[in-house]
Amino acid sequence: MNDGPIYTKLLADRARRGGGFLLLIDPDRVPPSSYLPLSEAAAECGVDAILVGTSFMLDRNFASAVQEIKHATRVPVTIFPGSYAQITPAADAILFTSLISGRNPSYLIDEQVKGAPIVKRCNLEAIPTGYMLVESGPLTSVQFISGTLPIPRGKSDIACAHALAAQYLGMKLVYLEAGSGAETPVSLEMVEAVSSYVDIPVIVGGGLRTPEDCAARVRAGASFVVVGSGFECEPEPNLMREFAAAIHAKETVTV
Ligand code: 1GP
Repeated sequence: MNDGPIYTKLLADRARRGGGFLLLIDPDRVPPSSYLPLSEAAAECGVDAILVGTSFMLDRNFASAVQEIKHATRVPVTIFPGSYAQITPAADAILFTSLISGRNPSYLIDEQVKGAPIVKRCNLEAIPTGYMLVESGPLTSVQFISGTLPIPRGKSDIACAHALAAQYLGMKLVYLEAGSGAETPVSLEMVEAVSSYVDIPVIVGGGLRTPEDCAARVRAGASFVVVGSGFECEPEPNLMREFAAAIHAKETVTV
């Protein structure tokens, strides 16, 4: 499968800037009145892509949320779905994830089989992604909903083996996920171990609360970091700019 335009753009952003900044908007938690200011701030601050996704979809207007965000910004919008029911043509691409750290067939393959024909019909760029949950303190929503055990946070060898399996299966990204609002983000040691063990880019997310949290993960080898909860209530462009500067380490040095 050839690389699509969004994946290619993300790799180019990452190469140019040192690390890529992915902003997660969860329509169950972000009020619709914030879509526009958040999306505008994302463009202004140099966010590399906006991810839209949620574990529950309590908000039934997921497709309209994606559409509104897409209309409000030139930043690429990528669905990061909690279920195949969140696939909509309004986005540019989809992280086509398989929860490879778990042993629940629903999230390993069943959701994907149901979703694949919809992705094709919607003409979305699918970016195959090995999604791995990492222990991060109290049970997170994604652990509870998926009914899967996370990888123990001190067991980088287990994370490395899963990530390499993802690479050999042809996946283009590996996502180390501590869970939204995680008490403890994925450790630097695990980020470093996985990033140096595989050839595919590594995304790290969950519980990254400060620009320095993100910068440290990029220094440890992460290609992309995801921040969601930090911007749920207020877009706060100044804070978003600080995150961007920390993540886009190369660009900051050359400015
Ligand atoms: C969750 O990794 C993302 O999928 C973002 O986590 O909300 O904790 O930033 P936060």
